[in-house]
Amino acid sequence: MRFATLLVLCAVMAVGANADDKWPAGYVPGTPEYSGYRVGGEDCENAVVIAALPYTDTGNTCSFLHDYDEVCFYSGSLSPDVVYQYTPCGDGIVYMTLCTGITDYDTKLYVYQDECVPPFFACNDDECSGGFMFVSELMPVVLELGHTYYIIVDGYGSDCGNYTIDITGDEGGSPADSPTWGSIKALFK
Ligand SMILES: [Ca+2]
Ligand SMILES: [Ca+2]
Ligand SMILES: [Ca+2]
Repeated sequence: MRFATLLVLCAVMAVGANADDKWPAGYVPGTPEYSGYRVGGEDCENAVVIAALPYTDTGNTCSFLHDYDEVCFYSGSLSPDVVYQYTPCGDGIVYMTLCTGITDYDTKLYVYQDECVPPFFACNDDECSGGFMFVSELMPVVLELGHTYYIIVDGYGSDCGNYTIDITGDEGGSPADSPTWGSIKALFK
């Protein structure tokens, strides 16, 4: 009954949570970088809150400050970063990718649990190929009820640029609802 209640709650929260059209006025997808388009939060205290999944957002990191860095596997980055915040309403698996939309620079993507201090909860620098060379994704990340997660869109070296972040998942169900939940969770313990 507890999980059934959670599912209902998650379903209610998801209503009306579809991402608005985030393209800035006058912006044509695929055109060069548009600086100054700030949609993410500057740091964890000012993170943009994700109310429900699925979630997508587009922006540009170049006018932000460098607040964080994690090593996976490359160190010494001074790239500006933006922060999103998500508190799941149930245990579950989520999939986060920058390998989509208008992402056009050498990104790094990592997650903190509850506090934005090392060690990271999950981190990736380079995963994708083709048109998204050196771009990051985390598939999957196992989130647990009772924790808040901070998702940092960062870069390699001092790189910055346009990004699209896309987050989906089956969060809201119980471990028993997902036949792979136990085995995937074991990878992160
Ligand atoms: Ca940084
Ligand atoms: Ca920042
Ligand atoms: Ca990268």
